[in-house]
Amino acid sequence: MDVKTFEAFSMRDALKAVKTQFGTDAVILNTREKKMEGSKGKVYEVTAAKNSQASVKGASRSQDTSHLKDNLVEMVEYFKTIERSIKSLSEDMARRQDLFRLDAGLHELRTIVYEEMARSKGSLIEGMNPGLSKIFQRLKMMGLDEAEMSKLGEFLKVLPFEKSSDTEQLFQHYQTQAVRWMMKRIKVAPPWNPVMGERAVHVLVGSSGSGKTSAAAKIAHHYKTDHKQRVLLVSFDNKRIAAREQLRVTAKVLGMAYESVERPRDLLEILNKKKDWDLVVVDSAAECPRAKDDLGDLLDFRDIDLPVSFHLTLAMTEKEVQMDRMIRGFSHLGLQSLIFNRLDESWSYGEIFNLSLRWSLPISFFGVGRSVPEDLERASRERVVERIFGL
Ligand SMILES: Nc1nc2c(ncn2[C@@H]2O[C@H](COP(=O)(O)OP(=O)(O)OP(=O)(O)O)[C@@H](O)[C@H]2O)c(=O)[nH]1
Ligand SMILES: [Mg+2]
Repeated sequence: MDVKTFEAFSMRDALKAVKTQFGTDAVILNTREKKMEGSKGKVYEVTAAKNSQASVKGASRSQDTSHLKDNLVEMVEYFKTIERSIKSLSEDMARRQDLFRLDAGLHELRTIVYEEMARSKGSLIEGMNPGLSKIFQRLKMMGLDEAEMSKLGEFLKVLPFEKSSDTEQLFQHYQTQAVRWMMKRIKVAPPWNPVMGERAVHVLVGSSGSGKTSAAAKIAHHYKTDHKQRVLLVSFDNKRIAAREQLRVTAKVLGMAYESVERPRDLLEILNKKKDWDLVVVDSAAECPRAKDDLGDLLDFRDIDLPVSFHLTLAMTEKEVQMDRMIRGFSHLGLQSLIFNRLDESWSYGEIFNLSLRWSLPISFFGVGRSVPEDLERASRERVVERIFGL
């Protein structure tokens, strides 16, 4: 094993020297700081060993990150030693200078470790041609699932090789293919219009503040004005104070017909009396179902003699895992589609693709702002892809 001690005026430079000479696979054996002879300054010493097991820079290296983990474990141990030193020094005012120095060293090391971690995360795309790696970096930033990215990688790998050294040209070439691949996989829900002479009831469900009421009003208005449907807007929110009032006033402002119901079967009575509705859009109370029983009255919609569909509203400002749990909880109802709200407040859109594919649920609408009824978009493959690729 090739072992060597590197010296520098900062720990960062010493580690850089190790990296330059022994590569990122080097194993750190020891670190210390010592006084410079004949001066007040200090030098930092790092003893490192070259990792002879490490493979040459390239494809196989990108698969094996165990060497990195070893280094990171050692770094973490080193942090602990420094933290212990800081603790013992903190009560001794006379040694404050030492404390500051140690603190700065610790900060520097943390930065290096985080940089290294970020680099190792990107190791999947290491060794790819620059055009392709640019695509994957973008998709990663957009929150696209790792599993989906490897499927895309498999697809792009079998394409005829594009001979070009121009990164931008390669990027454009692979982007076109990636967009095609994605477009084929995105599922968009059919329009909600009922078949001629029939009726359809669409119930919006979701967690607290996910945008059910806003989306219900926007969608009802969309079908009334753009599709000339006879739309009835219904409130089935008996939980939140003034929830019904909120929708009643919104309906009035939008010139929409409005009713409120206490139980799902009340809706059947209303529709039996008033025959002149084609499309009924129902706003419901917030739920956070962990099990089927938590869905309460919503399940009763399935027992009434009407063609009822359930659509789940999700706020894009939530974490993907949270949205995933919501889909799981509401899936006992038999969901027809997903409605993604707050796209205007989100920075990544890969979650739309991930969740729709994972649960095999089509997307019906996007909420793109607070304004009712304007800030609504009917979901389309093009819009999803445009957002993910920033086209
Ligand atoms: N920026 C933005 N805000 C939205 C969007 N959709 C809804 N909101 C806002 O989010 C908040 C909650 O929206 P609601 O429609 O009341 O949500 P809800 O799911 O009905 O809420 P609860 O009935 O209390 O569970 C309101 O302030 C809306 O204006 C959207 O697409 N973009
Ligand atoms: Mg509401």
